[in-house]
Parts: sequence; structure tokens; C-alpha cells
Amino acid sequence: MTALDSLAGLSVGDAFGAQFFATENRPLLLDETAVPPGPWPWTDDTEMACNLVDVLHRHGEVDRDALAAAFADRHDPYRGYGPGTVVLLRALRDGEHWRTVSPAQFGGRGSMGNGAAMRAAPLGAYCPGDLERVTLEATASAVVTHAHPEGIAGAVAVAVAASYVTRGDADGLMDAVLSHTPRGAVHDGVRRAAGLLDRTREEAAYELGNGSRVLAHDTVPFCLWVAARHLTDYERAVRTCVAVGGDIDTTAAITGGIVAAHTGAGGIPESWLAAREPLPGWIAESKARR
Ligand code: 8NA
Ligand code: MG
Ligand code: MG
Ligand code: MG
Repeated sequence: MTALDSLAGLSVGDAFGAQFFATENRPLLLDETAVPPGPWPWTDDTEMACNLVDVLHRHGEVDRDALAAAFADRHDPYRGYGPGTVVLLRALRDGEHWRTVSPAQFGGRGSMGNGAAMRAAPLGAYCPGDLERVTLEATASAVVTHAHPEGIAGAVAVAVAASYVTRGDADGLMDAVLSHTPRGAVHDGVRRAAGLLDRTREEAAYELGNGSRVLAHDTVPFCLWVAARHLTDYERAVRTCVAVGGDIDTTAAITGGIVAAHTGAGGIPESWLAAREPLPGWIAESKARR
């Protein structure tokens, strides 16, 4: 499956999940067959992922300067960016360099928000089965905005997972992710997720987090748990993210991006694709030149 398949899964998950933040749609959370009325606007998760895919298509790799420029130039402040990322993108737009501003975030620690992980799945699909390469590319894709080791680890874990599932089923998925993700809180969470695969979604979300802190390590392990459990069922995977609450645009984006890397865009319900706000014209025209 291609980066565009994964991007379709990511963007539909993002747009579907984001609908439940609207007060009038909250009652729909109680009905797990409900489909919110369209159109479903996508959010920052999709905007950043579109830029990443476009840079891959134009450069054949993650060119960090091009990625920073794309993030800054096409930044729509109404897409619901995280607070640190709003400040960072404004600085980039004002001509500062990502090498200066990204490591300076959060008192010089860099961001460990889930914003690098939320856009990373299509990168995995771009490098199918090449887990060494995808680890390097995911690190490059993260560091322009998320320089904290956990922010980077979240992107690596998601991209490796998406790369892995393009080539087969979920057997061995957690081990593949663990062997490429740097040690730390994301790694610990994925290891715990691997031990919880026979538990309920509520137990898994309670143990692993549901993204409510918007941090890489409170978001990514649960997404991998859902992907491992529901890899062949896009709708079930995304609904599982929504059902447990938390940062549901982002958990559904990450999980949807990984699952669609396995199923292809054909795994996404057609009516959901139709309800999602169209992607920007420039990404629809963006094609891999490899
Ligand atoms: P970010 O870089 O601002 O990180 C997110 C948050 O994580 C920060 O605001 C901090 O609270 C915390 N954080 C990050 N790094 C550190 C650190 N080193 N030390 C202490 N705390 C830290 O933004 P991001 O791009 O990672 O955020 C992505 C999320 O923001 C996604 O969920 C995305 O959907 C969006 N989001 C938007 C809304 C909204 O309604 N506007 C709500 C939630 C999330
Ligand atoms: Mg968002
Ligand atoms: Mg280059
Ligand atoms: Mg979010």
C-alpha cells in the first residue's frame, strides 16, 4: 500500500474522530454504529501528514528543510494545532530555523507531544518493510518540530508499525516496533501494550493512556494496541479509538493510518471517505517520483 493509502486512513480517522468534540455530536458517542453528519473537517494531524507525504514525493526522502518550509508556509492556524507547535510554526514563518527553535521548545527539552507521531504512518507505507530506513526517516520527520527523545520515539514507533503491516499481518508487530524504537517511555508503553492484547479496550486505555495528555507516550502505545487487534477492520479500529475518549482525532488518525497501510484505502468505508473534507488540491496531485 502507498503513502496515499495510509494518508487516506489517517485523514478519515482524524476527521471522523474530531467530529465527536462538537457538543451536538456527543450523544453519538453512545451509539457505536452512529456516523456523524458530514462534511467532516480534518485537523492539524492531516495538514501535517499531507505536507510530509508531499515532501516524500518531491524529494524521495524526508528533506528536513523542505518539511519545515512546507509546515510553515501551508500552516492554517484554525486547524487546531498544539500550543507549542503554534509558537514554533510562527517562528519558522518569521524566518527562524527549525534547528534553533525545535530543540528550544519547552525550556530547551524539545516537544514530547504526540504531534510527530500523529503524522508518521504514511511514511511507513512509503518505505514498505524497510524498517531500518523508516526509523531514520521518521527521526528526521519528527525532529523539525519535536526534538524531545519521546516525541521522536513516538514517530518512529508509528512509522515502523505502518511499514511492517504493509507486508503482512499483525504477528510480530509489537516486537518489530520494540526493536526499532529507542528506549524510554514510548518503548515502555509499547512493551506493556504487547502484554495487554487479550484485555478489553477499556483496560488497555486505562493502562496505556488514551492521549488525554497529548504526549507521545500516552498516545502511541494504545494506538498500536488497537492496530494489532483490529488490523483488518478499519472501521472497528477507528471506532475503538473514539469509544475510549481522550485525544480521539489523533488516536484515530494514527491508528487509521497504520490500518490503511495494511488494508489500502479500499478498507475505509466509502461513505466515510466521502464525508471527509477533501484533501488540499496539491496533495491530490502529489505523486511518488521514485
Ligand atoms: P505540542 O508540541 O504543543 O505538544 C503538546 C503538549 O504536550 C504541549 O502543549 C505540552 O502540554 C506537552 N508537552 C510537550 N512537550 C513537553 C515537554 N518537553 N515537557 C512538558 N510538557 C510537554 O503540540 P503537538 O503538535 O505535539 O500536539 C499535537 C496535538 O495537538 C494533537 O492532539 C492535535 O490534534 C492537537 N490538539 C489540538 C487540540 C485542539 O482542540 N486545538 C486539542 C488537543 C490536541
Ligand atoms: Mg488534531
Ligand atoms: Mg534532498
Ligand atoms: Mg488531537
